Amino acid sequence: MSMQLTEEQRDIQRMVRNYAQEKIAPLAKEIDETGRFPAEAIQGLADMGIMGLNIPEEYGGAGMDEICKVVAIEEVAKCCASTAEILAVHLLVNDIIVKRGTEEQKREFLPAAAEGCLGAFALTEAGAGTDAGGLTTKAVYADGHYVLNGTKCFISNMGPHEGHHVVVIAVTDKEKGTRGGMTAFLMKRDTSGFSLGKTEDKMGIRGAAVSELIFTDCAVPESCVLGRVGDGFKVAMSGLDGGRIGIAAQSLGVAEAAMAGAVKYAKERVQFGKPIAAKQGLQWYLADMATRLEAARLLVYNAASERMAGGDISQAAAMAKYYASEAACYICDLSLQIHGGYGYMKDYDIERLYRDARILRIYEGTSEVQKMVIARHVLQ
Ligand code: COS
Repeated sequence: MSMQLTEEQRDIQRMVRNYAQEKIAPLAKEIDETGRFPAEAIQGLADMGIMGLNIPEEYGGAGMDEICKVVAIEEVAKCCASTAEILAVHLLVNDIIVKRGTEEQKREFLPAAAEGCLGAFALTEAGAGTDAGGLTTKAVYADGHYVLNGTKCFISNMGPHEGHHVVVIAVTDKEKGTRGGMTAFLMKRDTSGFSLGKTEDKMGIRGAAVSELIFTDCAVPESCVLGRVGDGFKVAMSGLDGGRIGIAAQSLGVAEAAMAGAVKYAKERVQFGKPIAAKQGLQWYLADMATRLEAARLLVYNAASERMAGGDISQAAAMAKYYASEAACYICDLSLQIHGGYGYMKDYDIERLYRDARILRIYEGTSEVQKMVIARHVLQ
């Protein structure tokens, strides 16, 4: 099915698809094997305006809409889920700065972000994953500065060679908790007192670095506060609403690649004297995969349209992220099954896609968190 895209959205789709197929797809296998940062792919996307697609033109961006964001992430994910993850997190951070930043912060960070200087978002801690309100990284105010102490873990877009700035959520008033007790800070990577801990060795999306961030008496001026003091949990949650649409788009791209691989293989692979696509058992697999892919696509584009219309999009984003990530894993699993023993070998893309897909149901809120969000809306 083709979504009803505007001419501009179709142009972006064509441009990113061509670039991703020509330049990113050939790198995907090597990026997965080495776990290296795909610097040339990020630079290429920046050159096309994609790293700043959700940044207004006055700050050096391309000023595109939410559907363009979905289209771009989806097209990149079809070729390399790692590169799509880096892009999705970066766009989430751009979005938070655009919506919450002061004029000074926008002028300082957005033009660099549009050029590909990566942004990271630091919420998660060892003891605060699903229970995001349970974080313990502290920011204490004294003499015009906040002093941060604590450790964040699993933070995307911060690695040995990548990561330029970071949005950090910290506790500023323990008593108030999620309602007024947390504050967001925006700082550069080279801030004194901030350092990188362990960079994780992962099962999938291996080119997208995930690291521990350590804050040791890290003093930042008051001007680093992003949004209002006490609004940190809301900054994080509303940022994640948009971020979840990004991950849903990444899921869609991974699912499309797995689907295409399954169709191609089923037509080519001959057993019992015929292509295996002639077998009804496999046709039923393909029909289920195609139906879930279509349903996922509708939810993802619907969530993006709702975000453009304004209002509360928590439920639409949670539904899109939940359904599309589950569909991606289901489609990758059946695609691998259709590939049989060959699918388990590294010669076929499905082996990588299967590993890449597994995180989609976990990060930016597990499927269980999405169901909590959806159920709360249903019961409201
Ligand atoms: N947008 C704006 N504000 C939001 C919000 C959203 N999407 N979701 C919650 N809030 C606000 C609430 O409105 C509430 O403030 P008020 O009482 O003033 O209205 C406050 O935040 C606390 O909300 P709530 O009571 O719902 O918080 P909980 O501690 O129950 O947390 C969940 C809710 C579980 C949904 C949240 O912790 C969550 O999303 N966890 C997963 C985090 C995640 O995705 N981690 C991955 C990190 S990035 S890889």
